[in-house]
Order: sequence, then C-alpha cells, then structure tokens
Amino acid sequence: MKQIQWYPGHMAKTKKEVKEKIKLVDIVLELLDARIPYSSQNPVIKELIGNKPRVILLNKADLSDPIEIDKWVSFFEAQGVKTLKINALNGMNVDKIHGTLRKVLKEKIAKEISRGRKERPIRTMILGIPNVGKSTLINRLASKKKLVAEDRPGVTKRTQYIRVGQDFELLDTPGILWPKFDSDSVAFKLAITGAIKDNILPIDEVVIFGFKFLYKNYLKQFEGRYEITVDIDNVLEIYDNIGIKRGCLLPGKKIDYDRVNELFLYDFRHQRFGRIILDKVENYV
Ligand SMILES: Nc1nc2c(ncn2[C@@H]2O[C@H](COP(=O)(O)OP(=O)(O)O)[C@@H](O)[C@H]2O)c(=O)[nH]1
Ligand SMILES: [Mg+2]
Repeated sequence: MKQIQWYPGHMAKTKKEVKEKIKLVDIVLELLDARIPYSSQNPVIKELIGNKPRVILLNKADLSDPIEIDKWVSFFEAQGVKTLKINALNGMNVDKIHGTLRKVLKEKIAKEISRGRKERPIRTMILGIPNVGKSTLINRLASKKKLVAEDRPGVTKRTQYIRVGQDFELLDTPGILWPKFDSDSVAFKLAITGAIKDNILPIDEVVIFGFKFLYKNYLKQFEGRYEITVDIDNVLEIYDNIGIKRGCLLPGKKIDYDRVNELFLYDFRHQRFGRIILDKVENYV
C-alpha cells in the first residue's frame, strides 16, 4: 500500500513537531475511531509519546457496535491505559475526560503538592489520524472557554492553550498523525469509514471489501437493508440486485455501478446497517 499523502519527509516533520509539543503537556489524549480501534492507531504512537502517560478516547462510539467496543475498553485497560468511549458530536462522556486525567496523574499531582508547588491545571493535547474527530472534540471542550497564551523557554512559537474549566488546559492545535498502511485490510477499513479520501483506493475494491465484510459479520443487516439474498461468490449479482432494488439504473435499464458504489458507501457511513465495528479485539490479541 502506498503511503498516501504522507511522504517520509512529512512524517519526519510531524514526528518532530509532536515530540516537541508533547514536552509541554502532562498527558496525551489519543483519539481513536471506535469502529476501527486498531486500524485508526498511528503505527509509531508509542515512540511518539515516549514516557508520557496517555488516555485513549474511543470517539464516534455512537456509530460502533456497543458490545464489541466494550471489549476494546477492557483490552486497553488491561494493558494499563485508561480508556473512555466518547461521542464528540453530542458530548457523551466528554465531561468525564478531566476526571480520568486526574486519576491517571494522581501520584504526579500529589508529589508536586508535597514539594510545595501549587496545584496547577492539567495540560493535555489531542493526537489522532485525520477525521477521527479531533476538531470536533476541541470545539466541544472549548465551547465556553477562553484561550490562554504562554511563552515558554525553548519553545519558539507561542503556545496557545484552551482553558477547559478551572484546572484543565488543552493545546489548541491537535497533533495530526499519519494512519497505518501496513496491510490492505487496514487501508480498506480506513477508506470505508471515510478516514482517507475516496480517490485513494479503487472505489470498487473498497465496496467489494464492504460486501465481504458485511457478509461475514453483519449478514442480516446487509440483506435486510436492500431486501436481497447475498451470494458472496457472485459480486456482480450483488451489484445488480442492489441496483435493481434501489433504482440505480442507466438508460436501457442497465445497472449504474457507480451509483451503487456511492449508495453503498453512503449507507455504510450513515449506519444504514446499524452500529458496526470493523476491528474485533479478538483478532488483535
Ligand atoms: N457520529 C459521530 N461523528 C463524529 C463524532 N466526532 C466527529 N464526528 C464527525 O467526524 C467528521 C470528522 O471530524 P473532525 O473533527 O473534523 O476530525 P479531525 O480531522 O480529526 O479534526 C466530522 O464529520 C464530524 O462531524 C462522533 O463522536 N460521532
Ligand atoms: Mg481537524
């Protein structure tokens, strides 16, 4: 798979910037897409974060399979990483972020206070691949807040923080990380959820990946949506059946395959097959 849009030079630059920014914060918020908790990870996240603690936020939890997403929460927590399911759009659990950070940093905060330092706001930053919801989360956290600017030694640019309540500050620009492209299936999952642009992979292949995925994992929802019977060994027939049922037709009653592609991707991304998870935790342990 090609390293789409993310050239080696670009990655090196991002790496350097993120490592610089991380020095300024107490803890990192790693934002993942709850439909693809594995595939939405950056491949070198651990190297980027170094020793800083992190909290994982599984965003778009409203779109993901609720039972499967809870298994991921348990999985990450068993590895010692506190994890919250959130919905940055409607704010679900967003108010729990600060308390979670405090919990993770409890010892560090206690140590600072025992050394006579005044308690200060917890500083954090958001990291994540494109489209995972970084800006949406920042906007939500920032809704009733103000920006705090600060000059710090060793940092050339002025760093802006968004104050969130009394004792919580967020770096105003998120770290935008490159996604994994380490296997075809990861790339297809990024494409079908809309994490990477539609012109990057051949659209037919993305759609056929979706057919196969739904056939294997959510067959009832797939067949029910279009009122068809799916024979997965006959992809053309699936196209034809969807096209006929949904009126994706060209003059002469030929099937408009481009429209079937668009319709299917739209349905996939708008929960027309229900709440779906593409990465099941048992495949990654
Ligand atoms: N359903 C749902 N959509 C979300 C959520 N968070 C963000 N989005 C949508 O995901 C898309 C990408 O969000 P954005 O904040 O721009 O992602 P960024 O590239 O990481 O900054 C937008 O269309 C958002 O409305 C969420 O929790 N649930
Ligand atoms: Mg953004």
